[in-house]
Amino acid sequence: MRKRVAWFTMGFFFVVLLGSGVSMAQTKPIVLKLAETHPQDYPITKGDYEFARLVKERSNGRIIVEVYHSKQLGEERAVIEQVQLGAIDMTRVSISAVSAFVRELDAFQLPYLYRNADHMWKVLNGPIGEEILKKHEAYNFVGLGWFEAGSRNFYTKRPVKTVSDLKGMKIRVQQAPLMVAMVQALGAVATPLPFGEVYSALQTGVVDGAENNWPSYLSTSHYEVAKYFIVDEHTRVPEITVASKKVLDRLSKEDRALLVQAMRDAQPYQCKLWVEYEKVAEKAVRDRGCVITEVSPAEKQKFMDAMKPVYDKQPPEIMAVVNKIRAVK
Ligand code: GTR
Repeated sequence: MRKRVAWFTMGFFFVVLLGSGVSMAQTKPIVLKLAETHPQDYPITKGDYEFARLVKERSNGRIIVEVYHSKQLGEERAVIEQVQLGAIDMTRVSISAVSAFVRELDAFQLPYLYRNADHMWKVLNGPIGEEILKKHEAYNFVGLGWFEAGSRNFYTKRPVKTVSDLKGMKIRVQQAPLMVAMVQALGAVATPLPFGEVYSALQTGVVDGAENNWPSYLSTSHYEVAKYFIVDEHTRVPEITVASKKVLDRLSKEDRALLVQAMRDAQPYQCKLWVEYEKVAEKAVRDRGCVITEVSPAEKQKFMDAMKPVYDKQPPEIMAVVNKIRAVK
């Protein structure tokens, strides 16, 4: 009799367990889709994979970040809208692209803002960077953290040696009001276009030039259709990974913290790959016959002076952050 009761009890619990689907083996992982514009082997995409690896490892496989590289989920602007709505879980993008939604980011991408990469990293990894990441929540995003993207430079179909050579040229910019204003300040015609359309726009003459860092100049093959590159280093625009607040609100506080920490811990790895690859990319485009113009300190000053109207147009809230950034030693 006793035996029968024991079997019955065990059987009962087994059925309850099956019915509730709580057996560990049966718990489905949380899958988060991350949209990435760059190809699979690009140093930024490798940073995404490192983030995904850390998330998987630290959650014991409970959370899986799937990286959709090479624009599989669309161009940056469209993807960001989807993230805001909760249709895509997260994306790694340039802060320029997000600045069309989170205008406070302008304070972090103004021309000639940072003295060098170290200065930028002190800002981003310090309280000022922390504060702007938090501000993303007001726009239905969660700012997870930053990646390195070096400095941006102009490249054109016709030779450009000085700032005045850019006058009247049609220059592709990212789809961000600040980038339009920056190129206009140089007397050029700003043409905002998605990243994936730039090659054909250069080829067909829709634009005369564009601007980006060494790795993107190489990976997109823009150098084939715009071989004059001027090292004016007008901006340092960091990359950001933003998640959908709607999606992350469904996770526990601990899991959200795990994502943020994994992103932070992927950063040094991505930065290291970036610094190495910048050199590789620069050499590759030089070897392929691009005409590279280095800028003298005096000419660089002219670029800086030309950008002054961009600063003059900034609202006081942005300038308050800019002044804080400048004060970081
Ligand atoms: C790259 C950046 C991309 C994209 C691109 C562009 O440097 O990594 O995310 O924003 O620039 O110019 O559109």
